[in-house]
Formats: sequence, C-alpha cells, structure tokens
Amino acid sequence: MARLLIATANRGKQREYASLLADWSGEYVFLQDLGLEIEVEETGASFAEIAAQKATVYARASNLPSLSDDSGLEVDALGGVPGIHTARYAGPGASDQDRYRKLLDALGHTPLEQRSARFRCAVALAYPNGDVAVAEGTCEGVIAFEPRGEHGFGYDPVFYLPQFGCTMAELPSEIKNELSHRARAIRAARPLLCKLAAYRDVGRAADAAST
Ligand code: ITT
Repeated sequence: MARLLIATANRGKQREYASLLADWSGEYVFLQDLGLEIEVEETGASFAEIAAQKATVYARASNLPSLSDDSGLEVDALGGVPGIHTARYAGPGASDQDRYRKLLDALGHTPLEQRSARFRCAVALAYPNGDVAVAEGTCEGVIAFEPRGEHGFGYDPVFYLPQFGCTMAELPSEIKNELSHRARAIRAARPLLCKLAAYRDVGRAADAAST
C-alpha cells in the first residue's frame, strides 16, 4: 500500500502527528513533501463532515490515502462558539494570538466556573477511490483569564486544564500528546491506520514473492 499523506497545512498539527504516529509502522508524507497546496472549501456542518471533505479532496489530488484533521474549540458560555469556525474566528490573516485574544475579550469577566470548554478533533482517512472513515476525540478544560505557556500552538495558551493546574501550552508536548483531543482521535483511528499499514506489508510481500 502507498504512503499516507498527512493532509494538513497547519505546522502545529504536523508536529503533533509526527509524534502521534512515531510508533505506527506505515510511512507518511506531508503536503510540502509533495508540493501540494489546495484551498479546500469547507462547507460541512460538523468537524467530522469537514475533515471528510478535506481528506477526500487531498486523496483524489494526490492519489494517496490521506488523513485530514478538523478541530476547534467549543466554549459553553458562548453557546459552543467558535466551534467549526475556530480557525477563522478573528477573520482572515489573523494570528493565533489575535484569535485567543478575541476569545478572552468575548468572555470578559465571566467567572471561572462558567468558562468550561472543550477541544474537538475529527480525523478523516480517505482513499483515492472515495472511501472515507472518521474518528473523533475531545478534551475538556476551562478558558483561562490570560495566556500562559510557550508549547503547542493555536489556543493552547488559554486552554486551562484544572487537573494539571496549568494551560495546555505549559504542558510538555509528550503530555499533551497523551491526553489531547487529537491524541484521542488518533487512538480511535488506530484500527484504520493498522489496516492501512498491513495492506502495505501485504503489498510488499506480494512484490517480494513475484521477484
Ligand atoms: P488544516 O485545515 O490545513 O488542517 P487549519 O489550521 O485551518 O489547518 P482547522 O480548520 O481544523 O485547521 O482549524 C483548527 C483551529 O483550531 C485552528 O485555529 C487551531 O489553532 C485550533 N486548534 C486545533 N487544534 C488545536 C490544539 O491542539 N491546540 C490549540 N489550538 C488548536
């Protein structure tokens, strides 16, 4: 079986997938390895639908099985906002800092007990023939009053984990990669990934047998 394309342009996600897939026996490439840049229209109504849309477009374009990730933050006091619009929350061209600053402003002085939130991640694995499967993961937390920490990416500096007494950006990446929404989604996708790696091995065995 061919290599897996990790079809995300987000460098923070890419770093995490490199770690999360370190013990996976398959081979993978990133978009920049193929020089592939596509603007996928995200019209889906859920993380799962959008992840499937992205993975399907990339699998067709690359002719490789492709993994896409759609993720974001749901803040209860804001009725689930920014949700599927997390990446665009502060408009086009905004930085990670602009986005989490906008979120802190939107929450203002909302007390800690009303600042509950969760990260959600949907991982879609699509094949060039159009088959697609999705696995999901969530991570519960609270929106902090101010940013703290240098690790991770995106909204990590304002995502506080009461059980650790620190933000996601203060956690070493090994710990984030144990408990994050993305780690949980990838754990749920393991059977699909193992199947993919096994197909590749069968392919190699068949190649070896025929030479
Ligand atoms: P791709 O579509 O190319 O994967 P993207 O950054 O546009 O990249 P999304 O549409 O899924 O990806 O947007 C995800 C948003 O949620 C984005 O603003 C991220 O910063 C944020 N986000 C996702 N996972 C996160 C994490 O683990 N920590 C902090 N922020 C995260």
